[in-house]
Amino acid sequence: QNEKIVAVAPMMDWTDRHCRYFHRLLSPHARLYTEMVTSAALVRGRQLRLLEHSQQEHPVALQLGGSEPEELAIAARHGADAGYDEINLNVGCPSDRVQSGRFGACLMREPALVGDCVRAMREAVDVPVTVKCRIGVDDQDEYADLQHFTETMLEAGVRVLVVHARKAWLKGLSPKENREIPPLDYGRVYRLKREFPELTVVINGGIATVDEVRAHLARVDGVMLGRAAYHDPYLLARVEQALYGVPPPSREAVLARLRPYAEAELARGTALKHIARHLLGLYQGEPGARAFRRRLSEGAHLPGADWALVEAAAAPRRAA
Ligand code: FMN
Repeated sequence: QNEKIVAVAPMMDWTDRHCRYFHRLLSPHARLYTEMVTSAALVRGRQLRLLEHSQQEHPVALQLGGSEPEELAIAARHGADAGYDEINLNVGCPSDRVQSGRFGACLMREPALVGDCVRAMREAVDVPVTVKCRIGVDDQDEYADLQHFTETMLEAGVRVLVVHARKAWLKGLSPKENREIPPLDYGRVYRLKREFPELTVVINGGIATVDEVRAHLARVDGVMLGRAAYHDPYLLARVEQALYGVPPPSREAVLARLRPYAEAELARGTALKHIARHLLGLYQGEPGARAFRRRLSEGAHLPGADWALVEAAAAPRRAA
């Protein structure tokens, strides 16, 4: 099972570099994804600091949003130059802001344009260019739409497709509702793998347990975990153990390994709250999980909060 892929999903405002560093400590093998970065921010805005990451994060993929092939090619090049192991194009995000710029899920209606984007990006970089999409948008109810999209991606040279197994309804639903209301249809993703065996298919959406991970991996090549990994990060250690036999570190050991990173960040002027907020779910399901969460979230906002707070929140947890 070792060639199977486990990934942590790109999540805006969540999977920043602090979060990815923390997830890496829990999961040596998982492929980590950045938050979406728009090609316009990198190319027109020249905000190259958005590409900052730590060497510990590898393998790590940069997710780009955009729909202009030349701009995406330059952005992809920036990403590859910065050291990212993969460049992923977002064709699945339904937010309004994203639609107005004509990127994200609405591009599922324009496979030819997405193909042009991917081709331009592939010409610009040596690392793999992958695509993350939905099973459809709005009235695309036929498997044939997804099939046509996939054929177009294969022709453009895509070898890895991440599929969020629900449609995006672009009218009337908020982005959050679009991650909850359109029903999951794993069958469509399995079918895609059966009909395109040469394509590496990574399934995403609603996967929350080790057993579910195993069940999906019996039918597709990889799983991508989003909210479950964020809210219950220790799930990543359990998955790591189940798939790769890596003994899970204790939660305290994970915090001890995070400490030097956090202290170096604090010394650079990063506020503790920016790191601590990703740790709140570490004790999910354990005694004292709520006390840990509360102590950490309240204390991290106080001026001068340092790493001692995290250790104090973890230590008396059982007594709480
Ligand atoms: N998907 C993207 O492709 N790019 C994003 O930037 C992105 N931001 C997200 C932000 C948040 C807070 C959440 C919850 C999801 C986001 N997503 C984004 C969608 C996730 O990558 C994933 O497809 C979705 O949450 C379904 O997986 P899950 O059920 O395991 O969470």
